[in-house]
Amino acid sequence: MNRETLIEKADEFIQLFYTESGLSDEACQKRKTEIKNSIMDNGIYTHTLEELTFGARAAWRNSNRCIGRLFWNSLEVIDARDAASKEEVKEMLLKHIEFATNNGKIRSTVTVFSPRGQGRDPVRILNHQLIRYAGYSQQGGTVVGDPHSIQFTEFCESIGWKGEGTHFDVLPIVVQLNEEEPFYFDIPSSMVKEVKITHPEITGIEELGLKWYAVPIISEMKLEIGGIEYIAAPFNGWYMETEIGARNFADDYRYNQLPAVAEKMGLSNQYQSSLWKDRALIELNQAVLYSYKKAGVSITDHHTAGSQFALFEEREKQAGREVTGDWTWLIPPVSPASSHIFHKRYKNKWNSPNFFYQPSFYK
Ligand code: HEM
Ligand code: NRG
Repeated sequence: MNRETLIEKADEFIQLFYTESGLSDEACQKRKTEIKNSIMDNGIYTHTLEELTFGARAAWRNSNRCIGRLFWNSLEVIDARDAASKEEVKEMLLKHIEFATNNGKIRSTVTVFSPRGQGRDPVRILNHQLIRYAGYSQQGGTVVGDPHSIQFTEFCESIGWKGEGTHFDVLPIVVQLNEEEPFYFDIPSSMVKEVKITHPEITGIEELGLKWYAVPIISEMKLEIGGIEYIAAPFNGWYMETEIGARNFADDYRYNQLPAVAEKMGLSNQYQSSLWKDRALIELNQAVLYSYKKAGVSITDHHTAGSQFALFEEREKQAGREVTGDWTWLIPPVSPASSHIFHKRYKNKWNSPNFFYQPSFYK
């Protein structure tokens, strides 16, 4: 990014921060000048902790695909911009997992590492999520574990990691410092909270041996604030049950469990028109909600999440801001038309700050 563009983006962000924080115009101009000078001299500027915190929260607020945005202003921001060595980066990542998990009472958290500077990346996390299950492609085309992870698992193996070969091997965390050779480490299993899936009535569901981890921590996206690119900024909230029950367990290219669930329910899958898939889906989603609640792990259902999103829309309107959104992602995959979101349209405009995809190291 050239200096003019960076100054423009910084100005825009600083204006937003000072306006929303009710700070004086004078202070705002002063800060803009300071930043401009820093960019002219060094090609970069440094956010204050207040700017960073506001910026990360605004990035969540602007995440068009997220139904969970009502709580944007309570995002916890951990400043890890100083972490430079392997040990320091590892410590901050494990700290994130522990702090966010909070023994099940999940805290929405982002950990912000040192940003891209002069086109160089001081810290890159190669994982899609900090906690994720490995996937192994077997001869004959079957897969053990999560098919979504096959490529990354092969990459982990290529740098010396070896999993046990179960359906639920937690992958190591792989980090690259200063664009050097990546290194990996295992997360102590005592830090990985998991939930065994059972159903309040259908006892057969427990026999499927399913479980899932408590906290989704997306670690491959870039957080952009005022032109500064935080290429390592893992963030998490809690799950909505459909993510696990209607996608991770149900998609035929993921754990593909609907036929097995239907069998446990005693449903015939002879005719599609019996809606056996829909019935299996509902019970699987019910099982996910029931199990997470029983384990004391934060989770929401798609109806509650939809109502909370409606409240978010109301509050944004009151604040004089337009809610942008990606309808195709916002509608829940189960009973979408039961949500108000289905019956509306959203402008899919990407405001800044925001979270963005970035090229993967291993794909
Ligand atoms: C996407 C729910 C917290 C940023 C999503 C999706 C759901 C969701 C259901 C769609 C995922 C999919 O279809 O794969 C929630 C819930 C939260 C929460 C229930 C509870 C607090 C957060 C937080 C952040 C965030 C804390 C960032 C600080 C995003 C982003 C996406 C997303 C960037 C799009 C991911 C992508 O494009 O792959 N969220 N979210 N969410 N959420 Fe949230
Ligand atoms: N569907 C993915 C996770 C995507 C993000 N979802 C959240 N994010 N709930 C999955 O693992 O199923 N969050 O920050 O809470």
